[in-house]
Amino acid sequence: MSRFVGPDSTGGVVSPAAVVVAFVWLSIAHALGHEALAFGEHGDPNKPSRTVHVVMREDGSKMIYVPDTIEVKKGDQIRFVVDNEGLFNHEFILGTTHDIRSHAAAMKKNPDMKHDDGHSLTVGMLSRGELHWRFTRAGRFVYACLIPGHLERGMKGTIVVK
Ligand SMILES: [Cu+2]
Repeated sequence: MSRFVGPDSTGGVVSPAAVVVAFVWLSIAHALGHEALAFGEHGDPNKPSRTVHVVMREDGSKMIYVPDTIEVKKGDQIRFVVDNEGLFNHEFILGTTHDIRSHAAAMKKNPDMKHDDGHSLTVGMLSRGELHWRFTRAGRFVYACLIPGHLERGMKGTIVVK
């Protein structure tokens, strides 16, 4: 492992405390990175992946994903490139139907909830986000925007893993 150089490093000797902090942080990041969820696991940006583009935007009174169905082969790592072409913030949250429902209920109580768990993106207007995900199980999963009101206006898509 290379020497830890943090933002407060002077380029010289790194304090033992900084090394411990870095080590603990890396261990946590590592553990999270390998957490297996029902719909797969965190992807590794250094490994080959298939790129899937998803556009999020408003469409009259609706809010949509294009496409709203994505087919994936079991074991594939997908690099999702998500463009928000709308004028509101939108999210791209991967999960099971159950996850999305319970998450939507939590969001209604706490609308400012931010997601940074490796399978969710919040993308501002006219911006792009990216995430890597490996689908390890066959089944039907979903992606949705859980900003209150958006799911109801149509922001939900289906991922079919074969
Ligand atoms: Cu949205």
